[in-house]
Amino acid sequence: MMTLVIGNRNYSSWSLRAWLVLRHSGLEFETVRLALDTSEFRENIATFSDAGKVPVLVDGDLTVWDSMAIAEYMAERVPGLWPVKSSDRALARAVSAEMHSGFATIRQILPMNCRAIGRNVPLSNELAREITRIDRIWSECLSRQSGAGCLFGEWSIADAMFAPVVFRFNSYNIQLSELSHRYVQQQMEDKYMQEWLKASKEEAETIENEEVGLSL
Ligand SMILES: N[C@@H](CCC(=O)N[C@@H](CS)C(=O)NCC(=O)O)C(=O)O
Repeated sequence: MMTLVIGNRNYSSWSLRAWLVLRHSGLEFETVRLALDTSEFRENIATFSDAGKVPVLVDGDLTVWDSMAIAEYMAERVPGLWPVKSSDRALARAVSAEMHSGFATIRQILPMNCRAIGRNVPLSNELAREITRIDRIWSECLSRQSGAGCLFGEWSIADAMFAPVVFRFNSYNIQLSELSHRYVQQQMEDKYMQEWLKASKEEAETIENEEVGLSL
């Protein structure tokens, strides 16, 4: 059976992305959770990956690290994780890559904290610019699908890449266009997003310091 090494469900946005892809793959896997920013993490992560970060996927003799590499590996194993139509697949990869390599201000100023609601932060110009860019990506993808609940009609890796942003926009009350707002609401109702959220709430008891100040 495959093993996915993840961080705290409440904070680890990269872990969430890989976990959603595995969950949507329908294949069985177990999770090993290492609490970020602890000696437990530092001592154990090296036994899985020299890169020193989560997520890490172990499949027999093979170790795959980095959320995008894990997503691509799973897409080769299980059909349907990327959109079926070639042009949709190209766009899904483009927006996923943009998310994977960008949006540093959102990461820093709006750290993922799934459990949190009703947070407010001042919008700097750069933060507003990044939010507007994501709103535009979502609206353009959704309007091509007649406003369906997923970016490319059926759920795809692109939805996994933006899932932590869905949690962030929900926590920080970010104002969005009608289409993007509906996307946040629909993704928040997704059964696997709810499963992750529930588990993140159950983890709360084991965390001494809720505000660990991680920019993930
Ligand atoms: N580019 C990596 C980023 C992974 C990453 O930054 N993971 C964070 C947790 S969300 C981590 O392991 N931080 C621990 C550390 O840097 O010590 C990916 O896509 O998986």
